[in-house]
Amino acid sequence: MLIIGEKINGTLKGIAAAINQRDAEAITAAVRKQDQAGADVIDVNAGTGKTQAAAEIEDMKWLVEVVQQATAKPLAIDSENSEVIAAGLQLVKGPTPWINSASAAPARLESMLALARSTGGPVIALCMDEKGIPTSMEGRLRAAERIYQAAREKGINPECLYFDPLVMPICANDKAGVMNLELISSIKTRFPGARTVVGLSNISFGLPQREVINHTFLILCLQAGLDAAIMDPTRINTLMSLRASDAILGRDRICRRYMQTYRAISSEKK
Ligand code: THG
Repeated sequence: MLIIGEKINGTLKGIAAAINQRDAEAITAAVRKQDQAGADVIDVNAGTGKTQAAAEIEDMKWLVEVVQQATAKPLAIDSENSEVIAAGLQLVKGPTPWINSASAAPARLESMLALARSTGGPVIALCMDEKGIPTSMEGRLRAAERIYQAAREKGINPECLYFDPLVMPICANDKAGVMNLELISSIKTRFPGARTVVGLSNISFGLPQREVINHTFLILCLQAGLDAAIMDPTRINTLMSLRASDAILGRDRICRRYMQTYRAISSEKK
């Protein structure tokens, strides 16, 4: 399973302050921490709540430049606005970036898929449409269906599509967790080649001991076939359990990643 490090996000107070003050050192430290912990991809979200799209574009440009100086890992350019994503993508010099995210809303779908065609890389697609997030499983699968078909028409490889079933807090809806697990397996059977991704920490919002819930949910998602998670890679217990699950589920040849992670963590402790 791929780990997309979540910590470069303008909704976090420290990151918002660093973006607003153009504090490259603070961003660099937060990137390196996730890179060294084992993130495969670094999510880059410049949304600090500014209402002007032009401001988020400028912030994204600055952020992409700083983040790519700090890591050789691929970036996931994260915004609902395709102009913000386009501005970020343009500056990327390293490995093929991810797009985070498209949805089935026609204008957003069209513009994000056009960008995905130009990068030839992964695109995260939210299971929602112009009316918002469907409450039912069927509604979310219909949104995914529209995205899958549109991507096919545009000649985008289904393996580039990472469907996000949209995790909701279990404290607000007691079926939110199980619905996500079912969506992960349904998406994989109904849309051949397509992949799945979740924003892990949404599940535990509003509850104590969030790490325990995030951790448990991640392991259940892996059993359902999850391919990637947007998460905090610095949680060592979660990281080791994730590697252990992949190894047990037959997705880690000769336990290579498990051993790599074990060694990285052991040498850090010395
Ligand atoms: N799906 C997709 N993209 C996403 C999300 C998703 N991008 C943004 C978000 N959701 C995932 N990113 C984060 C980034 C940081 C945190 C959570 C999700 C985070 N949250 C802590 C909390 O919620 O308490 C800490 C908050 C704080 O420090 O203020 O760190 O679902 N495709």
